[in-house]
Order: sequence, then C-alpha cells, then structure tokens
Amino acid sequence: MKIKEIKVFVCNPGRNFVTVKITTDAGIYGVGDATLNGREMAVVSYLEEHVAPCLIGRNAHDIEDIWQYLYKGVYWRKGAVNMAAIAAIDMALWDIKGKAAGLPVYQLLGGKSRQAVTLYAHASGEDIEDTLNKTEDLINQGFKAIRLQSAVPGLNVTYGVLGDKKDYFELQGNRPLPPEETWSTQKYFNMIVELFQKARERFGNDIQLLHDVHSRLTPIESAKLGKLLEPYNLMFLEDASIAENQDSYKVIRQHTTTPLAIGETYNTIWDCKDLIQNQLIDYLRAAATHAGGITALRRMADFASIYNVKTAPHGAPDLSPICFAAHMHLNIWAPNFGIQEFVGFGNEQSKQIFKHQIKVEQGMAYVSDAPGLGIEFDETEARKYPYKRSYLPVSRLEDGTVWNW
Ligand code: EZ4
Ligand code: CO
Repeated sequence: MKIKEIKVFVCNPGRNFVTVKITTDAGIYGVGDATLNGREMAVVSYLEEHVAPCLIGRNAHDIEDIWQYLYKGVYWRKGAVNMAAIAAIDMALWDIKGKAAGLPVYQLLGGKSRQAVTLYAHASGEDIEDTLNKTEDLINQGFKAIRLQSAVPGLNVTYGVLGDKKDYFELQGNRPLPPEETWSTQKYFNMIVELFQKARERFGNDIQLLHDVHSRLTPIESAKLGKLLEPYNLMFLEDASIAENQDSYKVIRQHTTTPLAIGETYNTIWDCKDLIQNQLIDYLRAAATHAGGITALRRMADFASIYNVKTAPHGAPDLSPICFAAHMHLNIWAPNFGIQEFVGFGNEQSKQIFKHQIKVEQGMAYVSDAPGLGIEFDETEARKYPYKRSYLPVSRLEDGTVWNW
C-alpha cells in the first residue's frame, strides 16, 4: 500500500486548523492534525516543501520507519514546526493502518484499559463569582473534574479569560498582531487562594479541581502557590513554571505535595525526561499534535509509567478534533492514563468540517469504534473558511518586561 498523495489544508472555522490528508494507491486515506497556533503557515510550508516529496511511493504501513526517517533523517531534530509536521503524518498513517485492518487505532495499540475517558472541563470567569457559577453549570452537566481560572483584579487582561477571550472571539479567530497582556504575581496571589477556598466551600470535596498557571510564576513562587493550595486538594496544578531547565522543578517539588502537570508545549521525550525520571511531575500534558504523533506519545506514556507519571493530554481549542480523536485512542489504551482536558468540539462550522462518533456523557468520553481514528475531514466544508493570520498573546510585567511564556 503506497503513499500516493499528501495534501495540506488550512481552515479557520473560528480558529486556524492545519490538516494533512494522505491518500494511498489502495484508495484508503488518513488524516492528521498539524496545527501550531500562531505559526500555522510555517508547518504548511514545511510539510509541502520538505516532508511530502520524501514520502511519495513509500509503504504506508511503515509507520515506525517513516517516523524515524523524518525525525533522525532531518539532521535538525526536534522543534515545534518539525514535530507538528511529523505528528500529522504519523496520525494519518495510523488512521490508514486502522482502516486497512478494519480496526479502531486503540486496538492496534493493545486494546482498552478502561471503558471510558474521564474529562476535565473549563470554568473561566470574569471574577470569582462568575467562575464559581460556571463551575456549578459544569457540575450540573455531569463533569467531575473542573479547571478553575479567574480574571486577576487590577490587570487589564488575564490570559484565557476576560479581555483576552473577548478580543479573540469578537475578531473571529483573526488576531493580525499579537495582543499584549500585563502580569502581576502579587495581584494574582491576592485572588487565587480565595478562588479555591470559595470553590471548596460551595462544592464540597467530591469534585476534582484543577488550575493552569500558564507558566507565569518562578519556581519559588510556584512552590509557594502549591503550599497555599494544599488545603483545597487540587488534582493538579498545571504549568506552574517553565521547565526549560528541568531541574527547576526540584525547587517546587521539595516544598509542596500539590500534584504537578506540565508538557503541552513539549515536542519530544527529551523535554521531560528528567522531570519524569526524577519524579518531579505527576501528569504529562504532551499532545499528539505537538510531540510527534501517536508513535511518540505511546513511547512517552510507557516511559512515564515506570515513574508513576500519568498522561493528561492537552485538549485546548487550538488542537483540531483529529488530535482529540488520536488522544481518545491513546487514552483508552494507556494503562497510566490520568485525565483528558476537554473544551467541547468547537462551533457548528467546525462540526461540519470534522465529523466523528465520539460520545460525551456525564463528564466521560467514549471512543469511536470506527476503523482508524474514526474522524472524517470534509474538504469542501473546510474550503469555505480560509486561513486568517492570528497570534497568541504576549505577556509583560507591569514595568514592560517580557514575561515567561
Ligand atoms: O494556552 O492552547 O491547557 N490549556 C492551555 C491553552 C493553551 C493554548 C496555547 O496554544 O494552556 O489555553
Ligand atoms: Co495549559
């Protein structure tokens, strides 16, 4: 079964998505997600100019060999653009193999380790009361784990809430230049403990609570936050600090028993090898789209399992539903799966482009039993919503210093 054609699509049904479609001479095709928010066209060009020509005529069944060929053969290993391209090719090849075998991808990985995938939803509010009201709505929908974010009083914009989100949605996925946001650790600390204290008062101890710091704190500030939040028993604290220096998590770890999660920006196992083998984290958030696909994530999950680290794949709206489908197969298989982030399946336009049978009920997701990844990509629908240049925001301290991001 030879690779005959590789096409790359960029569509924007509210957000940009980069999709790869591989067609074989057997008529079977597969799809993969290569979305890299804010740098989409770099991946498109990388795929079209540099990756696709090398793959035409190769055996579509040779997933491992193609992965190694692209990863090692390039000489310039790793990197977000490179790994997103490899990831999309890899996902599409798993999709093809599953379709050829007549089996869903999770069966090719080793079968189910569980019947359903636990999800955590987002409650992002303009103030504490708003966040808590949104949390209550999600509890009423059946979610048992919820990520709480709240705007920081005194800052013009807080990432992911308030100004940031409004700006993004009003412009309909088009931010021609990066907006800038201000950060103050002091102001954040004044809000964050109250948020979780009130959440526990209102919702009791049975619900799992999570929080994403978006890497805005230094290691010692993270250590302090972890300690302050211990009474509220978080499932995990995400991206407390940047860990380009993986040793920096030793500072956090030695001070707090709040579980730690990191990894949504990671490209390879090398970004988290020390974090995992020194047991400095509890959950690995690497995403199939950004860390080299199903082949790479399977390997990372196995490595993490040796050190009691669970998987908790990134599930933000800037990953396409193809990535979510890939995660579903990994999640239902991985013995050390922890939890999956979930923000819905996008708007109506998105749902017309990406069609699948994943069911969500009472905060749990049920994998599709369709062969392959179990997701269809409608090219004609996608063409109706062309690419729009759009950036993630940049963060600065109040004195103007570019801050951790
Ligand atoms: O900042 O997907 O856990 N989710 C997140 C997201 C990310 C965006 C960046 O591309 O942190 O909001
Ligand atoms: Co995050």
